[in-house]
Amino acid sequence: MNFCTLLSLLLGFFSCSLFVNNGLVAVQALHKVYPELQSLENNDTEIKQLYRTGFHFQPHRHWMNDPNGPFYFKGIYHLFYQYNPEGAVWGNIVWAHSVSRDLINWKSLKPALSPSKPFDINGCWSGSATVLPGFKPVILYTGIDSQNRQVQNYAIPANLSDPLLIEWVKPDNNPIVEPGTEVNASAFRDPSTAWLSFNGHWKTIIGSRSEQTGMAYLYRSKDFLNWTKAEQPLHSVPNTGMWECPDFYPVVRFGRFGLDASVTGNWVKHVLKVSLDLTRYEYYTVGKYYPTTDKYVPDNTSADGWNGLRYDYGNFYASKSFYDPMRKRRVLWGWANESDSVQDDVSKGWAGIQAIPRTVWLDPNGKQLLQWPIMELNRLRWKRVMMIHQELVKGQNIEIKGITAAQADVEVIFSFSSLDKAEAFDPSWVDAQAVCSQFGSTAQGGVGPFGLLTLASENLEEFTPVFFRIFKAEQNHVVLMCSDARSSSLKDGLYKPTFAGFVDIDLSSKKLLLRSLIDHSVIESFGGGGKTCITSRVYPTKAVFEDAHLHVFNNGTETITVEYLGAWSMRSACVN
Ligand SMILES: *[C@@H]1O[C@H](CO)[C@@H](O)[C@H](O)[C@H]1NC(C)=O
Ligand SMILES: *[C@@H]1O[C@H](CO)[C@@H](O)[C@H](O)[C@H]1NC(C)=O
Ligand SMILES: *[C@@H]1O[C@H](CO)[C@@H](O)[C@H](O)[C@H]1NC(C)=O
Ligand SMILES: *[C@@H]1O[C@H](CO)[C@@H](O)[C@H](O)[C@H]1NC(C)=O
Ligand SMILES: *[C@@H]1O[C@H](CO)[C@@H](O)[C@H](O)[C@H]1NC(C)=O
Ligand SMILES: *[C@@H]1O[C@H](CO)[C@@H](O)[C@H](O)[C@H]1NC(C)=O
Ligand SMILES: *[C@H]1O[C@@H](CO)[C@H](O)[C@@H](O)[C@@H]1NC(C)=O
Repeated sequence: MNFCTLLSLLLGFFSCSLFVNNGLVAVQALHKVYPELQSLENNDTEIKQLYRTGFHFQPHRHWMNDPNGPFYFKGIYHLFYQYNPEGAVWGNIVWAHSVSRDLINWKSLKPALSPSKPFDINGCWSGSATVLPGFKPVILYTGIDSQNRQVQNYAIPANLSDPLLIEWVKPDNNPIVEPGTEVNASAFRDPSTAWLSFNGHWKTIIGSRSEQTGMAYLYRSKDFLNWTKAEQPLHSVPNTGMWECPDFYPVVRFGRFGLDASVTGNWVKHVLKVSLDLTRYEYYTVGKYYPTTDKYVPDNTSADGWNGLRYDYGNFYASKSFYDPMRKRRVLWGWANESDSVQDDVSKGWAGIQAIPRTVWLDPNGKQLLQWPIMELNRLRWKRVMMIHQELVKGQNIEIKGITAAQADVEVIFSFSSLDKAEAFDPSWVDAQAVCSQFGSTAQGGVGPFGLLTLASENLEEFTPVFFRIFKAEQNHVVLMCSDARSSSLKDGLYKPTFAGFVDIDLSSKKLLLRSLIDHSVIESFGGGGKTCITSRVYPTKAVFEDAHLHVFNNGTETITVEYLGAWSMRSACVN
């Protein structure tokens, strides 16, 4: 009996087959249309799927983008996602639907929403779920109507007694929100989870733009059906372009537990995240929400624009969080698109994965969020190897043997005895990615670069380094974290960025933590205990399956000690 069969017995309704890991790869901007590729079936079942992931969420085949409407209902987690049922490029978009008991193993159901009515005949685009009092889930989503306008619709379960909520109904009184004359009907989408005000009014926000000002329009309703636009948007920022997938939620000032979207009070702060269509990355601010006036004001510690904080400095977009009442936490989903070509996607027959769901909470410093893979992931950990108190002198590179390095979870605590050798930081270096391109893993330094070489081929023709480098600025030290795809593959025609972010961390303990989840074509890294996260998509040609290797390295003058390293082979999850 394989693991998945066993699991399906344990979980009751799950029946899943274990497919071989596989793949060739690809990507493009959302909403770009490839008429001739819309419904290309990949007939070649023999293609060796080098790049298919073992424990990330992805459909059995074809195109996936945004995660939609995640929620928890009576013991089951629901995830919907933007899906092309007919091919590996964007198009024919429906809301595909999967269910899980642990957010890791998933069973795919039939699509919940497909274009069929005048109010969504040209597309069922992204949206959110809200669980109304009395355990009544409602989906709000953007329909592309018969005049190609973006309108907001709702859908409800056909049968609340069905534990899986398989059937969804789109009532005929849709759409419930139309752009009207003031709002640009081509830039009006992605309604958020609604929250309930002290006065019994529901509120939701919808992404938009006016000229180049990105904004989140606010709508109010007493009954969830009749929505009225507030005079002022909840928030707007000039020169940020179209805001997609706005997400707005409270976080406790101190502690890890999550809150339902409707909670307000002096003991909470709020987070507003938007996805910038122009650059295809997201940023968030931490701030204060005034429920009586419906204004949101970011704290002065949060940059509010292009240089804002990001959940993830790599391939991570259209993210959406939800409150999990079962485990009292806020869980974040995000789409990690491909970095290969459209042709690669067509040949491998699929495109798009979801990053591992993350628990998010406010850093005790109040200035940023912390993120960590949900604890359920640890159940896939299998064989472990450890390294304790290992010194790494300049240029040293040690292989971590004995695990499946192409499908692994690695946690490391690095330490150093002094920061005296840290190189000077130039205050003009505001763009972490540019600094990382300049100082890659091979550019020897003072304190660092040190970190992991993931998905490395035997002779290091291919490797993706995930590493830190510490600089000395006027007042403090600056920690740079990089996930550098430049040497990740010998294959041409791939997007190989040097993703990077700064880590706002207190170094007085002289320690730095790194965790990386490695899964064939994705590396998700969490620096400083979840302060800075970077997801890279990579497509090695040699460092595949058992030919992939993992190393720990130091290329700085200061000796680095691996205080602890735990690396696990990861089992495959049962995914769709
Ligand atoms: C798949 O294979 C079948 C049978 O060989 C063929 O009829 C069909 O056209 C193929 N589909 C595509 C999209 O190539
Ligand atoms: C609703 O679901 C329950 C549980 O699956 C089932 O017994 C019942 O027949 C369903 N009702 C309808 C109208 O389909
Ligand atoms: C409306 O939005 C679309 C899509 O973002 C854009 O192309 C168009 O210029 C906008 N129209 C106006 C009047 O701003
Ligand atoms: C919808 O709500 C608005 C504002 O509360 C109200 O003026 C209007 O009469 C309502 N429309 C309907 C059809 O109930
Ligand atoms: C930021 O806001 C806090 C109060 O919230 C205030 O004490 C502080 O002076 C402000 N800092 C700046 C630079 O404006
Ligand atoms: C360390 O730097 C040297 C010299 O630039 C380089 O040859 C080597 O590959 C680097 N080591 C790693 C692990 O990047
Ligand atoms: C993911 O793919 C890369 C490479 O094609 C693009 O540069 C990104 O813009 C794209 N990201 C999104 C969110 O579409």
